[in-house]
Amino acid sequence: MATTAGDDDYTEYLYKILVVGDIGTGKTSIIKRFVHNIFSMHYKSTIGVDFALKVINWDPKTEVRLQLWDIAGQERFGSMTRVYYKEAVGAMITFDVTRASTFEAVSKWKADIDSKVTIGPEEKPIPVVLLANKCDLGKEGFIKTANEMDKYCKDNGFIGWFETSAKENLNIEKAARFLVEHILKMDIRRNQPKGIVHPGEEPAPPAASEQPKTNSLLENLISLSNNNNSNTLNLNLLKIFKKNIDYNNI
Ligand SMILES: Nc1nc2c(ncn2[C@@H]2O[C@H](COP(=O)(O)OP(=O)(O)OP(=O)(O)O)[C@@H](O)[C@H]2O)c(=O)[nH]1
Ligand SMILES: [Mg+2]
Repeated sequence: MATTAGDDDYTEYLYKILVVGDIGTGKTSIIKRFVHNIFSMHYKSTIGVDFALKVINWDPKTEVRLQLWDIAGQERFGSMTRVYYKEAVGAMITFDVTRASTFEAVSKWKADIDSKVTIGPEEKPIPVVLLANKCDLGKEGFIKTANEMDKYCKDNGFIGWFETSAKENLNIEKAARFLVEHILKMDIRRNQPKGIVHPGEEPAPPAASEQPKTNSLLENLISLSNNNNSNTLNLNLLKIFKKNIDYNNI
């Protein structure tokens, strides 16, 4: 999705990016480092989903806004990922280099994404980058060489992989930029300037079978955020709602 802000040459892109991977692999830490440049060793597992917005001044004429969807590791076993994934145009899948089991889960996350979200009428898979996180720690649990990782990415449809550390602030920005570059190059239909509707291209209402089956407020807010252009406002609404859920659960 793109908007033009006054100056005809200036473009703002808004991209919904998923951050998934097994429990405790560092998704929230990666996002916090990327968005606020902070890190804590204190572990507080994400409940359901959390949200963050990162604005990148890509070049003097382009602003890229990333709506980051931090999806709890335990959600792979739940039924909500289809709702969370809607309208995403890119994803990061994380694993923890000290726990081999989290790498084994990577292909499951990839399959989950590929089966639930695609781009454009050709239904292409969304670009996904693989993050080998906690590379500041020893890699006893994980012994793949760089060549093997390259091959793994090629065989499994990842656009690339990075060794990252949220603790040491290593490669997180680089990985995000790599993903954004890829999305920009794809020039997907969703990148239409706001307000321009091409005849016959009005988005069709979702089929009844596509609509969320439950009526929870969170799902409705998510649908609203996916279907409405004022995404920043809706992201804030989602955050407030999410804080209330967390508060009531404690
Ligand atoms: N050493 C080190 N620890 C990290 C790194 N990234 C995250 N951690 C730690 O790993 C633990 C889990 O991190 P989180 O970011 O909460 O993991 P998560 O993937 O969001 O976990 P869920 O929300 O449960 O799915 C925390 O104690 C973090 O401090 C890293 O790069 N290096
Ligand atoms: Mg988390």
